[in-house]
Amino acid sequence: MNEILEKIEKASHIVLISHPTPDADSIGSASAMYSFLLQNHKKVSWFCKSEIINNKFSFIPWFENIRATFPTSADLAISLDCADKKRLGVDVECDLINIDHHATNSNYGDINFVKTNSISTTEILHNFFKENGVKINKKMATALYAGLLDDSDAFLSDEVDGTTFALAKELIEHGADYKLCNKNIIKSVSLAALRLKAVMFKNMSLEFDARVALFCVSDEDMRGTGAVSEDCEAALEESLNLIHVEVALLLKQNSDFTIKGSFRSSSTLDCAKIAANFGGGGHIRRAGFDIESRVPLDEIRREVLNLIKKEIVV
Ligand SMILES: [Mn+2]
Repeated sequence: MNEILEKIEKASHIVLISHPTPDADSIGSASAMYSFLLQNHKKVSWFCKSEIINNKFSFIPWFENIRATFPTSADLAISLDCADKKRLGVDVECDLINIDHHATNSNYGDINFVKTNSISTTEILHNFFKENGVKINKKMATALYAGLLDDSDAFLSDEVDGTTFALAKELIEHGADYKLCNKNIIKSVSLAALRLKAVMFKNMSLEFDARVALFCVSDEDMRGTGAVSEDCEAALEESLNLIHVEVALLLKQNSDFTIKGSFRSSSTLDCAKIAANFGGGGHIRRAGFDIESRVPLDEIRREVLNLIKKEIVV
């Protein structure tokens, strides 16, 4: 018998762990495991250190059972999508099974079921269920699909291949509600985010023959709309859909008047190289930096545009 199934079999109270500020993968994989454990008549708890969890995931089965207090009576813990011990948000004293797909996973569990070539933790779990003859019901399929959809960037990330679509096909055949997942994870947006988007696009400037979209967001814009930082990034990414725009740049003033810079690029312009000039970093297509002193936005704006001017291929 599989050693994970053996551990589960012997345990009487199992606690599932999703990482703080969980995404659809951490929640979806824990949810599918939750269903499986219930089928096996286990007492199940679900722990996540975050007091507030994004409500857009509330359609995922058993979401309402997530708790921010760790049950002391649990004799087995299973962490899902947590790359290291810190991501658990708790010191686990009982046996721990670590199920994850992050390349940086530190194998902190008593059993480590880590598959770094999987696109999502829900993919690992799906294969685990399949190999062990576990029937995947509709609830499980929807939860697993949610993780797949989110971690694959709606099937658009570089890691997506035929296997990803084959998995989606299987999950849909098992009854995954792909429309519900898409509506809640991809499409849903808060009113605050929409209002911020309106402000951002109204104030956007286009530079260098409209190849660069530049956004400056003040603290007042943030407070006026009630939006959060994450909402700025969504608008920033959307600007790359504009015809001619290759590079998108956001300069956001924080409430303490420090500045956060974010870059996105769909061309060969190296975002990380420009961010490095301000002590930041990242990847070619996605990078950022933080300016800790109270510098006027305009000053940084001028500096960044000068750097881009030198880098942009004419
Ligand atoms: Mn994941």
